[in-house]
Amino acid sequence: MMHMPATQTANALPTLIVGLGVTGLSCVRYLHAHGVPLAVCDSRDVPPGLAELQRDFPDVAVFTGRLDAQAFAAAERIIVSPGVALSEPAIQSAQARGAEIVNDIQLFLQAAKAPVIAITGSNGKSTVTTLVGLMAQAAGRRVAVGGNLGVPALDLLQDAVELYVLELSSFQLELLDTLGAQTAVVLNLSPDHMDRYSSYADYAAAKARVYRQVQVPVVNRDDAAAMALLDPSLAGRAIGFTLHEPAAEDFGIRNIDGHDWLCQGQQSLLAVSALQLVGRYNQANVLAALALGYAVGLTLPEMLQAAQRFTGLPHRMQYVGMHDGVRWYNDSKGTNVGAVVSALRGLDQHNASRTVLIAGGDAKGASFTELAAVAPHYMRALVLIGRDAACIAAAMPNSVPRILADSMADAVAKAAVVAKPGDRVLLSPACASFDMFSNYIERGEVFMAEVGRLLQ
Ligand code: UMA
Repeated sequence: MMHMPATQTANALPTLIVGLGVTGLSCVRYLHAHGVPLAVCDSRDVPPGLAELQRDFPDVAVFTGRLDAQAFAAAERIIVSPGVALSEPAIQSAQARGAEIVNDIQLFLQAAKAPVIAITGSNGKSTVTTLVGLMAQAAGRRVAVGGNLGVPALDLLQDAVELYVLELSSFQLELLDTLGAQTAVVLNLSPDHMDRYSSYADYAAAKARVYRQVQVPVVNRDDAAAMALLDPSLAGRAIGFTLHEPAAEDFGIRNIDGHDWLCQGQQSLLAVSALQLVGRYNQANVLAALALGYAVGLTLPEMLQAAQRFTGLPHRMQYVGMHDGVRWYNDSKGTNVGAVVSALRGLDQHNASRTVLIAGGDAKGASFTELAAVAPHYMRALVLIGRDAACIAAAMPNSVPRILADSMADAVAKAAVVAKPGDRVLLSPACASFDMFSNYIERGEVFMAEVGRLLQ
């Protein structure tokens, strides 16, 4: 459907914003303030930003319900939201006839006057981005934090900002030829979004762009696949992090008298037991944040204070409560297999085979082989929801009981029946939420409300 203000015609609109979610709206606000004539297009019938656009920008033309050929034909520059694949035929043909294809991160980088810390990886991005922001604040910097984390990059722009901390998804990176971050990291690499990429190599190549023109790269010395994304010519400048003994300026873990300590080179910094975050992968996240902060000159004592105070993000291994001796955890943000395997390992402190996992949703074309391989070791049972429940069940070994549930309420009820005292129940879906919920936040909130009823 076309919503065209009386004063405009489609052929007077050289900039077209594709997607009317939070990114599209941020692009409208930014370009409109700069007097750029524009139109917006979204394939959804009622995109989430439509009401706000029509209220605040009644002069902007909007095409909804499909990627409108007329709108694309008139565009000289197309600004693509991260949820829209560049392989869309409308985008491909616009590119073929010479239209410029860009995204909001490129507009942001052109305008930003302060250094940027760029964070990507398959898992832990949001945790590390948030923690680096808190460390920068503790160290007295005027910092703005956002990107894939939630606040679109363009909404962060302000003259007073001294440091930007951006979480960048592969979707946001795939158009960037230049970035020029002060420091950047690929935290780790495991398959995700295989419905958007023709191969794992394509996904990895998008992630590798975070290192383009970086001043000080940060690398995960324990993840060979992620490390391989750094051009060897930059390796000499890299600061590393590892869950083992660190070399020189690197950050790592040293065991002193039976206790693990975070350390940099030979210097011991903080006992791991002083952190409130749980799980080995969270120790890696803290080390990555320290390395990034160190790379931009943040002071270590203030960074360590921030690390100690940090209790983690909602929907990321969030402890919900205990019922009949069973602990319940919400990891709704665990949207790929790698995240779920890390979550299972992180919880497995005392006894194997004692997690009831609630998983399922939109599997995004993923392979579940890695989860199937570890399932017998960690799981009491697997409760499955959502569109791909049956296909995930089929990928699991017969030794793991699989239970299908038709709603979150049903999944929580069935998990409560099968869990034994001492067990934990973990929602960590390995899937996107969009088949049942508007996003992972809603999925986590519904889960917590259902668990809350049990706890009463
Ligand atoms: N969509 C359509 N038709 C369109 C445009 C979008 O069907 O014409 C669909 C997309 O396929 C997608 C959904 O709408 O499923 C949202 O797409 P969008 O580009 O409008 O998303 P935004 O609301 O702008 O939010 C985006 C990020 N979303 C995605 O990349 C899917 C948000 O990350 C991010 O916080 C926000 O920009 C600000 O930067 C969310 C996410 O799920 C948390 N990210 C993925 C992840 O972390 O795995 C990459």
